[in-house]
Amino acid sequence: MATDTLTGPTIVGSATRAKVYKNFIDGEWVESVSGQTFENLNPADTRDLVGIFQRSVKADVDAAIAAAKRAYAKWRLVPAPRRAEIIYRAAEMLIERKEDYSRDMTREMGKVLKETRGDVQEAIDTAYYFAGEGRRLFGPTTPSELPNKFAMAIRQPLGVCGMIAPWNFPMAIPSWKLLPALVCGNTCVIKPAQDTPLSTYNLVKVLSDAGVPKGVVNIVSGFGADAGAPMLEHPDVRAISFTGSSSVGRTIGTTAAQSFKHCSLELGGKNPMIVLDDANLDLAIEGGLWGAFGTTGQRCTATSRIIVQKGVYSEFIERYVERAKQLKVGNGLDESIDMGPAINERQLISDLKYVEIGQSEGARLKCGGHRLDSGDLRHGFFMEPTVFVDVNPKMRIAQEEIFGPVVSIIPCDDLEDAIEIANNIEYGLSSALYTRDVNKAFAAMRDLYAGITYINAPTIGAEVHLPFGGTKATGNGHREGGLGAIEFYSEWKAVYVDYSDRLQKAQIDRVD
Ligand code: UN1
Repeated sequence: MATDTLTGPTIVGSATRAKVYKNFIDGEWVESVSGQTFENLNPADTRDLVGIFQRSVKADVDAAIAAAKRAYAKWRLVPAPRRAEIIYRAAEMLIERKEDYSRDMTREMGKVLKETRGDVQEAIDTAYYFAGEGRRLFGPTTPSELPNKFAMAIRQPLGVCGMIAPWNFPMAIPSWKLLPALVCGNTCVIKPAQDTPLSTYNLVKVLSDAGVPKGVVNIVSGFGADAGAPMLEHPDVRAISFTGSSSVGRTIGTTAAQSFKHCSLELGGKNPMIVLDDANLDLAIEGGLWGAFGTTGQRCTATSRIIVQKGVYSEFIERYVERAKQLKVGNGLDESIDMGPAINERQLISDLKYVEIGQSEGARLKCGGHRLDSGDLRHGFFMEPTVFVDVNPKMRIAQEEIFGPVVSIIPCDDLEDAIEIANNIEYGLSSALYTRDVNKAFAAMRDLYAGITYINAPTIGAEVHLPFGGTKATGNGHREGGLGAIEFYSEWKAVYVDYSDRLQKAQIDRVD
């Protein structure tokens, strides 16, 4: 592990030695004033205690916000290209530490190593992208309507930004939030997910090692009500960025609105993948497996509905289920494993509950549906890849976000019918279409009402320089990634310079 300097004393448990990780406030690693901690357990094997983290309370969050506010006075004046150089250095350090951080992440989050390497890589890509933005942050200059007058719009930072991160991409998603915020000149307080604080710590450690000045980035671990909620009401926090469920997002959005904070919400999904009769079926089957069971289905972008045209429906199901049964479930540190555990017991219970719901609704359980608890698996939260077929699009399993390895296969008549089913849902994050017909592909790109559409690829796999986010209950209109992030973490100021040496009244002193 490459995290020694951020730890406190080693404590000795009954079976495991675990490190104690502290909050990072004003450039110092400090304990919570609560004096309380919580355990970060490996969901693949709960005998493995990954670390002990601070159970922070409002006073810790307030201290972090105060530090961020003090640091903002100087950080906003550091030239953006200089701020960006620090982020560039962070990218290079992440490359050096990639393997250690990927292993840390698999231990705390459960997803397989090749995916956690991808998660760290996504933070690296994000760092390079926003490091480049340091020399752009473009704003328009435009002619004034009056003579001898100059007009332009410049981007200003917002101030202190509060961030609440999810557990499924515990380094990539914090990087989407922290790095554009920093390059724009903001200072940050981030609360990592309580299930996966270590990976977010590792990212903050890298930023500190790369030269981010004290107080500019602060991390406060803990639970939402104690360590997240205080940011929402604090008058010195100007922006809130949250990734998580739509129900929590609704509360966050309405609370943040009271003090007119900017608020970016990335919420749930129930992402459809359409397979038409003319699709390359081999490709669609591989894509559907990766989309549904990658990250154990724990992505907002997971493929959770596969809508298959009648001509290939039976063949698709037969071959898809055959392959799903072969997926190897286990501890993600073993390179031969395809799918890791659910993040925690509550999530596993919820996933299994949806299996019952699907059966009681009359969907046909074609494979999976059970907890896996033989041998060492009994120490983790494993379940079989689960496929329901002949699902009616109105059923709860086809409407509600499950966030587990449970996929619903739904028959459809044609593209029009498929799009109707795809769109008839509360969410609108990702979507996919498998076809060889370019006309149908373009119609779907236009008509699928979602923030992301893939053609001949599954619903997961977004790249960091494109807008990420969705429609309807998936969010509130903002986008992460690419320029959308710069839009969110800066605010426009219009600047007029009148060099006529006389009073010129806009809209009034015009020459007709
Ligand atoms: C998420 O789905 O929660 O597009 C984030 C992807 C990843 C990010 C996913 N790059 O699948």
